[in-house]
Formats: sequence, structure tokens, C-alpha cells
Amino acid sequence: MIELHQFRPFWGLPNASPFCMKAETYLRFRGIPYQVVPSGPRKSPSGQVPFIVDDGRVITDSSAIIAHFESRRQDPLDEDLSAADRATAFFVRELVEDRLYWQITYMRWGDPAGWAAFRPDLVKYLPLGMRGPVLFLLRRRLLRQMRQHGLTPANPQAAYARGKAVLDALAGLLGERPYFLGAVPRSLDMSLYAFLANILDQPHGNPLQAHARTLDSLVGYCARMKALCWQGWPDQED
Ligand SMILES: N[C@@H](CCC(=O)N[C@@H](CS)C(=O)NCC(=O)O)C(=O)O
Repeated sequence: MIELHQFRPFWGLPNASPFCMKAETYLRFRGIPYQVVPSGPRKSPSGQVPFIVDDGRVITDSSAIIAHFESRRQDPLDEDLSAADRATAFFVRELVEDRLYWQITYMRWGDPAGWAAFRPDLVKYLPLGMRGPVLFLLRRRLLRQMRQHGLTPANPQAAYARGKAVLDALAGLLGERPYFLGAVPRSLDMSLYAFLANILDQPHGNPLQAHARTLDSLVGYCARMKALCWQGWPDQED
């Protein structure tokens, strides 16, 4: 049985880490049996989650995990994509996994209102040893990294404007299509869904989420991906 090492579900989301949710969305989409092993960055060989153990082989990085399983299939998800669509997928994934990752981090750890809502629930979720100075230092590191991405607690309006621009571009790219590259889901959709769902479905609202909820095409897309990959969740989970 494949082991998927990742955070436990949090805040009603399958995973508050979009990278973990991306890997798990893929496994569910493909119907690959797996077992979740609750974990964290300190237990990972790369210092990041998710990672999988498949027959003793450890694979870190959500895209590498997807590539590992796709390489064994007769019907790879991206096989018949044109060179232009492959390039689009590459750039969109790179941009989303950088920009929206920091937006998601910002709405929880950086935005003062977001942190006020996130902190009490995070403290309950974290192991005892991580609740005091470790959490303080972790947030300090994240704030520094967010600042390098132009996101500061002092100016949520400017910070969210950057995220809203990405969401608008994604809505423009999706248009009327059911999935980002056309009629069927591709590996890009595993990523985009996980990132968008983390914005749309988290329980505490913020300007980025409010904006996302006005973009009907993205809302409809997430509903489609949820029905495809996460039907029945969370009933069957812990
Ligand atoms: N490129 C990696 C990124 C994974 C990642 O950033 N994971 C975060 C959790 S959302 C993490 O483990 N962060 C800990 C750290 O970087 O110290 C992937 O696609 O899996």
C-alpha cells in the first residue's frame, strides 16, 4: 500500500497544504489506493510535505509524485497535449504554485485578521512542542518570506490585490471550458483545484476569498473537481 505522508485534515479542508491536497487529489482521481500517514516537514527527507513511500521508494514533491505514477500508465494525463498547451501548463503551474501559495500563506499567517482567526485553531492542531517559541519562529520566518514576495501585514489591500490578479487571470484562462486545458482534466488541474479550493473553502473569509467567490467559472470548476475526486469526503476519512 502506498503511504502518503502529509498533514492531517484541518479546518474542514482535506488538507490546508495545497501541495498535499494536490498529491492526494491526484491519487483519488486515478483511483490509486493509498494510506495517509500523518506527518510534517521535520519527518520528510526534503524538509517538505507531501512525500510518498511506494514499495520502499521515497518520493518527495507533489509534481514528482504525480510524474512517478503517470510514467507507469498507458494513458498518461498529459500525453496528447500540444506543445503550446504543455507550455501553458508549465507556466500556469509555476505561477500558481508560487503566487497563490504565498497568498494562501498570507491569508492565514500574514493578514492580521487572518492570523487572529487561524492562530487559535492552529495551536489546538499542533503538537504541544510546536505551540510556543517554535510557532513564533516559524511565523517569523514565513513573514520574512512573504515580505520577499511583496506581502506585508501592514498592507492587506495591496497584498490581496496581487492574489486577485492571479485569480482573474485564471478565470480568463478557464473561460467556458470545464477544465483548464479543455474537456478533460490534466495534471495541471490537480494543482489548480487544490490551490483554488484552499482559498474558496477555508472557513474564515477574507478579501481574496470574497473575490474568488464572485468568479463563477472558478467556483463551478472547483465544484466539478470536487465531485470528480472528493465525493464522499470527509465521511470516509478520520
Ligand atoms: N515543491 C513542493 C513544495 C511543498 C511545500 O512547500 N510544502 C510545504 C507545506 S505546504 C512545507 O512542507 N513547508 C515546510 C518548509 O518549507 O519548511 C511540492 O510540490 O511538494
